Amino acid sequence: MKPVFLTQFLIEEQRANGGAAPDLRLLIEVVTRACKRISIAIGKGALGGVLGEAGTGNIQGEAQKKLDVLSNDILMQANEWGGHLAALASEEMEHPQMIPEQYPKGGYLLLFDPLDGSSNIDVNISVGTIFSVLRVPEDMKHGDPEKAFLQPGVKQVAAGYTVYGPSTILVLTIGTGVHQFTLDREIGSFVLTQRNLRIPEQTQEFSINASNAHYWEPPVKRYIDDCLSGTDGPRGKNFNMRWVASMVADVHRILTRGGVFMYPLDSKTRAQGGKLRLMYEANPMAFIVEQAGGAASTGRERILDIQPTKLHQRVPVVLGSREEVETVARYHHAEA
Ligand code: P6P
Repeated sequence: MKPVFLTQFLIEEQRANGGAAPDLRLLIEVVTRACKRISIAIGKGALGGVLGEAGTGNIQGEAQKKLDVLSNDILMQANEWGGHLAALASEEMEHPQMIPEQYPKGGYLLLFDPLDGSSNIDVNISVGTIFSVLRVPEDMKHGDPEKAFLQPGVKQVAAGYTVYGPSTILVLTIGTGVHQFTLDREIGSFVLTQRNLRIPEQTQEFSINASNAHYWEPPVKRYIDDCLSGTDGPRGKNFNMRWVASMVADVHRILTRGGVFMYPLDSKTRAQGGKLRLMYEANPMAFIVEQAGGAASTGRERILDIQPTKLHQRVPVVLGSREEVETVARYHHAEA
């Protein structure tokens, strides 16, 4: 069968249901081309001289890996000249960056986590890039770009991730379902390998960092204990557990075979509002998961409805198989 490359897919989506407008198509092509470069850099491993610490820290107070900085630079440089963006925001940068004066500005805002899970890089475990696209709001004051980014997740026009694993896979939504593309390294193009991914409604697999059990809130403790009680317990079925500590890898597994991913509020992260970042981790993943028939909540409210107050704000995350996410929410409401 003739391969369908990303560009052809986007053009056909545009024809079929008013999908990607030309500038959005250009944005997605530029971002995914940057992800190909990141994939090549990661694939070189120790041979590329890009492993280990950069010797710098980011706004999150985290030590940066060399590949964190390289991935961020690749995405910044790729997106500055095209005329499709007004500004960019990154997990690695404290403030949004306006497109440089010498380039035309476009109608979109791009947010990204350039290399999520980078603590796994040096032990050769899958990592990924997560991105989210918003429209420039009418009242964008060029003097204060940060406010322009503070839009709820329901305003996203596109979201995606690239997981750098045994194969490099791009998962993308422009609001018309979730589609998967696999990087053909011989020709250097993303090829459509699955249309309309759907997350199974039910699951027997949860994904959580169980070493935090001591810090969990009561509803989470009860939910996990009930899963671990298996067929003898209130759930009446046995559960399996997976935790990669790369959100992109865990979410990709859930998109592929179902499951529930949890990074709940706990006593360690309560002061910051949670562990994961809303604007460039939780929101894009929530958009993708809902487009694939799943659900994404904080345990108490729908993630996509949250009105952001800060660019780097953090939220609790429970996402994946719809019925399981709803079950976790019931445990929270029972102890509201
Ligand atoms: P922990 C990676 O740093 C990340 O932001 C997500 O990709 C991942 O799900 C989570 O943090 C892992 O956190 O506490 O298990 O190391």
